[in-house]
Amino acid sequence: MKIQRVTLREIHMRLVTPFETSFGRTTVRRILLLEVEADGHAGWGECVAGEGPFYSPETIDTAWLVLEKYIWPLLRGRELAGALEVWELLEPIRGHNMAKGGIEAAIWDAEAKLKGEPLWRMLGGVREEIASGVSIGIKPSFDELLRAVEKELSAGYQRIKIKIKPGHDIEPVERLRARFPGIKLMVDANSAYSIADAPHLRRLEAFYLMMIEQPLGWDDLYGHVALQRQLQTPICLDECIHSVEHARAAVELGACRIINVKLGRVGGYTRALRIHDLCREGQVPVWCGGMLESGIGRAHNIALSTLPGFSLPGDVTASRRYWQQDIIEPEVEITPLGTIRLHNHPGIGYQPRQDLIEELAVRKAVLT
Ligand code: OSB
Ligand code: MG
Repeated sequence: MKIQRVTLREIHMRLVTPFETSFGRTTVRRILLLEVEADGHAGWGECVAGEGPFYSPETIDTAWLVLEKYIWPLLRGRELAGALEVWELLEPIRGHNMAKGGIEAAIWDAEAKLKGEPLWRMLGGVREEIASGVSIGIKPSFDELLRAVEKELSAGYQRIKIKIKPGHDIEPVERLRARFPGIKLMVDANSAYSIADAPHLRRLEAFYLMMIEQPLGWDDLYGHVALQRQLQTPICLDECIHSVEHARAAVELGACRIINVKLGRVGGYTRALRIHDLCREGQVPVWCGGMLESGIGRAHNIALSTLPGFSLPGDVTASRRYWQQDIIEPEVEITPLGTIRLHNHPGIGYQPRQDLIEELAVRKAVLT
């Protein structure tokens, strides 16, 4: 297959509810969409980089620049046997995983469409329904948090993750646990603590959490090794895992017992598949994280979540939790049992709403 053209679009989408983490608050998402044209078929991807460099070093603006100036020149005019070759072609560029992952995902979608096959089957997916959990941002009061949790549980979601930071941690967890003794509950700190907080974090052990996600520095494997030694509760790494090598180091050193896989953070499907395989061999469960994606990125997360090692509910949820109006058709929906059913259409299985996308676009570049 040959990529004839790539279209970059920046669209702005207002979240139904602002989302707050330990690193900041998001109200409007600036989303970079990628549309590739390969042998007459359109493939769609989403670059999940944030508005600022606060979750990871990349931003939508660095991704746009790197895509135009460095990534596209490596792919332009290439005859590809398939999307599996993209990662190696992009190897000379260090980092910029979200920029790479966005275009790589679009090429996977295009390849699946060329073959007339659902992407999730092409990847080796094994389930027609994935388990869904929610990530709930930091709320101004416990009452608001409680209302959010009640709403998600009644919608059917299978596990609740709440964001924590110093000053917003032990108390909300303790009160939620008292109110819901039986739910699958976990926390995500987005790197808000240091190893000196180990005694404080140990207080969370009383609430039998499924896991504590990314408590320490975004690139601090060593700190997590030290912390995991002091905790019974599994640590799950998110920010720290941006390559197969980091995943291997984390597992072998004991920095975590669970890994959150995000397509963007690891640079696309080829890397995500390798991390998945490595974790499976090491019997480390993985689950699919989210980055407040539009329907395009969401559809890719759903496809990834069908792989056999994705044995825990992911942060992949219904469109309406984030958007008044999503940019795909149909929108992503949740079943009363807290699952998302896969479609059997070719590619990502959801149709981008071209008119709406053009309407939301504030910047566009066509690369040929
Ligand atoms: O740490 O998983 C995270 C959102 C933006 C950046 C980082 C994270 C998140 C989420 C939300 O937790 C997941 C989602 O619902 O998309
Ligand atoms: Mg996280």
